[in-house]
Amino acid sequence: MGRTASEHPWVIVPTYNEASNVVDIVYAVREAVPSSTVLVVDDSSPDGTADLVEKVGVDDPHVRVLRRPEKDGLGAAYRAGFHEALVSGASAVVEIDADFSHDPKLIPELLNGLDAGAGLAIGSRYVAGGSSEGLPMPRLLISRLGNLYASAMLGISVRDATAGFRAYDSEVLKLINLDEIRADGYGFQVEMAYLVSQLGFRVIEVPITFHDRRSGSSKMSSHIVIEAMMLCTVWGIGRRFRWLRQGSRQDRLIDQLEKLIRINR
Ligand SMILES: Nc1nc2c(ncn2[C@@H]2O[C@H](COP(=O)(O)OP(=O)(O)OP(=O)(O)O)[C@@H](O)[C@H]2O)c(=O)[nH]1
Ligand SMILES: [Mg+2]
Repeated sequence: MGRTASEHPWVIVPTYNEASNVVDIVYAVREAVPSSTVLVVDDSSPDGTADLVEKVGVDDPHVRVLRRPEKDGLGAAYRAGFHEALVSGASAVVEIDADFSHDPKLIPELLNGLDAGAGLAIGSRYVAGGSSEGLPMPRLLISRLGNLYASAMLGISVRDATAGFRAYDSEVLKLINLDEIRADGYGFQVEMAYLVSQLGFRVIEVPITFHDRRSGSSKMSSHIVIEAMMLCTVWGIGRRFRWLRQGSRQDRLIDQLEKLIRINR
């Protein structure tokens, strides 16, 4: 890929009520990757997260905020952030949570992975050298089992496909039609990893230590876990039975199942 991915990365930070973390994470990212632009994608957090970022942006033009009108899920926030980064000429696009679960100092390692030829570099808890700290056992179990299920259904050899700390080469991201992405939370991460590997690009995993959120409250819900499982199941069946992939059968089935999940949210 002609240029180096690490030349001018954009780091996307999705936020919903992260006032207690957002300024610190933005500074930490800018310090760890001086060539970066940080884009906070905020869904009109009532706690004023976006205003705090805007203040930082007055002194540092490489800090921006994208305000969205309402809470619309992680997937939609990332899609909007990716779009903005790509039209602005980003060489790579990085995802990181606002809550210090991911260490910004490791972003350069992800970018090195892209420079070495990967299309996607994932900060992974489940490869040798990676770990998860402070997470209660039930959550860890859901995460591990969910990842095993996803890789078995989709036939991808990614150990931590749900991870939200990762870097994409822009040239690869441009090949993906972001409007067609179906999933919202963890499923969004799995779907993106699946698409990158289906396009034939290398997905690598860099070991990281994941920390439970530093402060603020969780937005995780059972809905996003169920959605991710449902999508992996349908795609997994679709991989094995061509009948499901014909016409728009697979999408219609997902639409129906989404409705069911929403009703029970
Ligand atoms: N823009 C936007 N950001 C969101 C939304 N939901 C979550 N986020 C952000 O996405 C990141 C990950 O969400 P978290 O709540 O930390 O989810 P998690 O890491 O699975 O769970 P905890 O660490 O336990 O909170 C955080 O930076 C959130 O603020 C949303 O609907 N819109
Ligand atoms: Mg978190």
